[in-house]
Amino acid sequence: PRSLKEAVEQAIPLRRHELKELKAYSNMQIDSITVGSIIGGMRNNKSMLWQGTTLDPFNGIKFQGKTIQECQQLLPCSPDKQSKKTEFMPESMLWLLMTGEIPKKEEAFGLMHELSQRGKTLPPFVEHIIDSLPRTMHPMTQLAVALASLNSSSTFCKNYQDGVIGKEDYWHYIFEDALNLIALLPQLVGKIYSNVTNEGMPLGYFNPDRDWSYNIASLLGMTYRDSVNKRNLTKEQCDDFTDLVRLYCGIHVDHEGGNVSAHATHLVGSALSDPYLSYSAGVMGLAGPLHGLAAQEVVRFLVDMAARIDSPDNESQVSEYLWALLNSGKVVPGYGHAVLRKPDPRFDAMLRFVEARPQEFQGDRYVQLMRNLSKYAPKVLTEHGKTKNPFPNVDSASGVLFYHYGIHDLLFVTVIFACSRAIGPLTQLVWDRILGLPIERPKSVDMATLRRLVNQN
Ligand code: CMX
Repeated sequence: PRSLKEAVEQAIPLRRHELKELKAYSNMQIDSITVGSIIGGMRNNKSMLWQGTTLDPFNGIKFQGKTIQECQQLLPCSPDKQSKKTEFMPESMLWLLMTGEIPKKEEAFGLMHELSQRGKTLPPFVEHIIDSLPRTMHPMTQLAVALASLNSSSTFCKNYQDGVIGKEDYWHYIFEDALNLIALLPQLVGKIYSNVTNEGMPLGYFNPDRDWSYNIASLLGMTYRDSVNKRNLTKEQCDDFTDLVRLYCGIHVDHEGGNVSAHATHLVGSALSDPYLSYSAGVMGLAGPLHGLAAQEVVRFLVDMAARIDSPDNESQVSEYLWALLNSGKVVPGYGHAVLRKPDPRFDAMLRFVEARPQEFQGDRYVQLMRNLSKYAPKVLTEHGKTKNPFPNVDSASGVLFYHYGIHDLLFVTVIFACSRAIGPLTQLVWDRILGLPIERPKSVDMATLRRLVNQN
């Protein structure tokens, strides 16, 4: 079977040709910029090239033109899931985003083995750096520090400094770094988690014969065979947790290019900072409460609300809680979106995971509350009248499902998000260099200029 790199190489001539054709239209206007966009977070500006995913306000995310459900039907699952086809492997999604093609089963398995070989051991200096950080430091900060420190092992950085590579070939080294970074995430996350929650004692083992998500689950201590399994989960629960990681990491990879983590990675990478530095910047952006940290905030908010209401079915108490939150000037975490105007299809995918396991989740009042909230909160937010989208976003469901299986360190949910989000922006970074995209440098204007432009019109 082809390796991922061989498949990317096959895809390059067509894409480079398409870009060359587009360059002929460089002066054609396709969009206009409003004052509202300049002072309003650049909403709707079409100003970035992004290949892997597109986002429609009403239909949500598509991965190389495929919906979540199509991906669930088409993308290969891990080798241990062949009899019971469930969640696809994020490795298969990585292949789809990088090449635009659905991988053959053997190609996806090949990539799985390649990643586990690349990610078997964490460089000792990185372990050392993580060990030297205060255990109370937010795990997202620890992850960003660890990723940035890996810059000293960047093959791109080394070869660029040695001056031995031409622009056309940058991508080979960016590809190497990107794959190594993605491959090391299970070990990085496991190390940080065991430091934060288990006094540095490993909670599980890295199994080079298993897939990337299995190893994330394992190093979080949640697999039946390779982990400490402190929570005494049954084998079925452990397998379900691994499937949850596969599903979660498979669908959080990317959300077109304008979101903070993707855009930050792309922007920093445009200065030819290597993938470790670039994605470290992406992780810093993901750590903001209006972006990925909302996943953590949702769990805190559900746990707090559940303690103050009689039952998850009590709509009037839930609404009262929401109004108190809104009246104190806070946002309802897990609701609203800068682009989407319908419930997030990724939220629906997480709900389908719950619905396929009724016995497992029926007694969990936080999960019940999460489901009920998706009916109650849109009414309150609509009446409140501010948000353009009163529906649940992806962060609404994810954290509480991890919480269900025993990830009770709430600060950690966003770190699992960061594992997944590496895949989309790093894929784009490889393509940025294949296509030779330049350093990003939009023009800023001051108020006086803006006022002058307004008066001229
Ligand atoms: N609760 C309360 N108010 C909200 C709201 C919510 N969930 N969502 C939006 N609003 C408010 C905004 O704060 C804004 O108020 P001001 O005019 O006072 O500034 C107003 O409604 C209009 O905002 P909008 O155009 O609908 O939304 P934005 O594009 O500005 O912001 C987002 C989008 C996601 C930051 C916002 O909806 C939000 O803060 N949601 C809660 C946090 C969250 O769940 N973030 C995760 C998003 C998904 C992800 O990136 O991971």
